[in-house]
Amino acid sequence: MLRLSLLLLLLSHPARCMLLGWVESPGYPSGYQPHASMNWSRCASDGYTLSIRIVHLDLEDSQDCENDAVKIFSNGNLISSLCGQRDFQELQSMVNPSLVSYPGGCLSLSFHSDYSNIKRHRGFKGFYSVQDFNECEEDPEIECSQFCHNTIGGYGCSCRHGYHLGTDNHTCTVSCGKDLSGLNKGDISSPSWPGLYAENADCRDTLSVEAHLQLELHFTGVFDVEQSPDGQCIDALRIETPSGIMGPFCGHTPPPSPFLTHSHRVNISFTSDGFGNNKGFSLHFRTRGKVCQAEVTSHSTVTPQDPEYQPGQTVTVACELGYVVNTRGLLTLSTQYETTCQSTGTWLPSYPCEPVNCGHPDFPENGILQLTDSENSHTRYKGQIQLRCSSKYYKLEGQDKYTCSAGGKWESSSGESQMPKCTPVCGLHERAHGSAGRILGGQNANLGQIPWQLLIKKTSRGGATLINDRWAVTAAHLVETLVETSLSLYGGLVDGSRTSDASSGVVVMDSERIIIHPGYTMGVSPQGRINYDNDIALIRLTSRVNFGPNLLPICLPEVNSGLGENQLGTVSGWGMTEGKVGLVTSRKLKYAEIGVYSLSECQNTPRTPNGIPMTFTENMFCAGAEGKDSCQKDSGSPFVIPTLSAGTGPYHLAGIVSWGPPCEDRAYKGYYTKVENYIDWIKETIDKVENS
Ligand SMILES: *[C@@H]1O[C@H](CO)[C@@H](O)[C@H](O)[C@H]1NC(C)=O
Ligand SMILES: *[C@@H]1O[C@H](CO)[C@@H](O)[C@H](O)[C@H]1NC(C)=O
Ligand SMILES: *[C@@H]1O[C@H](CO)[C@@H](O)[C@H](O)[C@H]1NC(C)=O
Ligand SMILES: [Ca+2]
Ligand SMILES: [Ca+2]
Ligand SMILES: [Ca+2]
Repeated sequence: MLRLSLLLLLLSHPARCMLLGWVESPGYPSGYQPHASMNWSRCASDGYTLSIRIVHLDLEDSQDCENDAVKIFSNGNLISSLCGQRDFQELQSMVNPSLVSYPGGCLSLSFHSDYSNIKRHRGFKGFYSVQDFNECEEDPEIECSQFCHNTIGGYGCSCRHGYHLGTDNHTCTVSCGKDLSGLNKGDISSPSWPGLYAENADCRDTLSVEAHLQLELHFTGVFDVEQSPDGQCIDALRIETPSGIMGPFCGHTPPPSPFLTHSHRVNISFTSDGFGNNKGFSLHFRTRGKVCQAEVTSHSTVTPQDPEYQPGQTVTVACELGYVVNTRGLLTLSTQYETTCQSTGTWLPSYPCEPVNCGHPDFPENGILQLTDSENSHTRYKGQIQLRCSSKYYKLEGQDKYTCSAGGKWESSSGESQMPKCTPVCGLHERAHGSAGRILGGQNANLGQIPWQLLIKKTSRGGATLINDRWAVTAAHLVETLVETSLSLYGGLVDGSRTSDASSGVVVMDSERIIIHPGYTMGVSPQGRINYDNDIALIRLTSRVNFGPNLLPICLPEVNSGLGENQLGTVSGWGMTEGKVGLVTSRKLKYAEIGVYSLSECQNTPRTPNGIPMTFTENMFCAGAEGKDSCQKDSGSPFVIPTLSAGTGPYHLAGIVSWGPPCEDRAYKGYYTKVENYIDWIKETIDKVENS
């Protein structure tokens, strides 16, 4: 039984405490059963705490209260676990003081008993109550800067005379700061000057004068604004103008006097924290005319150079190297302009200097010359680009790295602004040459072995040679009747019967233009022709060809490379070859290694059926070998020789199959157009067409 006096004793602060109810174990006070259990939970409102006081405890005792126990939790965390018997004094001193919730928090209690009791136990009984939380005394986080007042369910802060509570309801601040707009002179000081300044001050004095004037500050007397030992401002003076905040200033050294603000609107801001004993500052303000400052815009210099400029003064602004004047959003090419100091202390006009922009580099849109990495490159001053050719069948001629120069041009490290060129890699084949064979009774070429050889089927069968990605060269007599029309050429093949088989990889090229050498005599019938001088023609293709292992250009020889007697070369073509029954056109591309004959051998020309000797000129040479020769229908095909005497290096086009005695005569001597005599004509003709 609990006596009333005891209850009163427990409720030690009746005014702050409200008894809410009792909590006890099932069956109390007669005793609890095995397997008994109960749960209980209550919460306090904000500003209050909830507490439980156990007044009687009689549970089976066990190690760590494993068997029967009452457990108390605060916001879900175990704060006490009880069993056995405790007397009232012990409960009051050791147990109850800790059974308190957080302000606004919850307490929960759970009781359980195990399967047996050796003797009867009565259980527990307690009561719970709520009480005001004394924030001022018990909550270290409450910071009233001056006075704290506890109230039932809350608290409040208050301030000494001369201070008022700030907007955070905790900090006491002083009233300070004045609107001094319109005054051309006056004094400003920290609050309570010349006494120690108040804590938690937040003062802002506002100055504003006519627009052509600027405010000038003179610091007078001591300057003492609290500073930490490491130089940080604890309390701070700041000078605010529309173009920025100057400061914070603190310590014992005032800002330089006179302090020119260059502004007709200035706020003097002063803040202090809650501690320290410092005197503060005092200043006198007055006005003077505005001047302009030396910096007109960034990335530029001003001439003449002065610390400041009077209204009316005109200067020249010159942009830094690599920067140009931006006039109203337009990048100009000029790097300087004149500007005048206005009475408002500003420069007019005031244009920014911005980096020059070289733009996208200027090179042909044919896709062969490419930017290596356009994502990481920018086109402004000092930006870099790298160029490359689209495939290994081209080589870059010129520099590959360019930088955006101060003049707005892309320049290489050696100062060139000409973009590089991609020129076809010529005269190399990826597949090895086989052993020498015959074209008349000759050896079959493998695909890719003679990748510059082209086939013409109409109107007469013959050959041509690819010399770059847009041009081929052939014999004039083969195409003289086609100048006004167009013809098809086939490349990338060895089997001449499969030109219409798309899957075989054959490349079909159409002529756009056929240019016969002007020295070639046109219009003579093949039967009557005795002179094949200048038997050479250029063919421009309708589009650029895509090089591949089976289609590559031949090199041109040097001018007067000096083709000489006994020089060995390779002639190729789809012309006549020995079949089972005499001569037939060859289905497969054939080639043979033959040698150049002596001049006297060549001058001994064959005769026409009418007995007239054919004409030999210095624009021809003749070549062959015992049992090997070019033949009819090989016309226009190449005779190539390795550039280096060791038989290596890229091949160049030494001759074009032109004419010869009938193959049936077995003379084994063919006449060729001497290409080295036409290098200038070829280059000039191509240049003229490409650049027109
Ligand atoms: C009390 O809570 C515990 C755990 O949440 C539960 O196992 C037990 O059955 C509850 N007892 C009562 C009487 O609700
Ligand atoms: C300060 O107190 C007022 C009135 O008591 C209240 O309206 C305001 O929200 C409080 N401010 C803060 C920051 O707690
Ligand atoms: C000065 O302070 C006022 C507010 O007190 C503000 O509106 C004004 O923009 C400030 N002026 C400057 C120059 O910082
Ligand atoms: Ca038990
Ligand atoms: Ca309170
Ligand atoms: Ca201070």
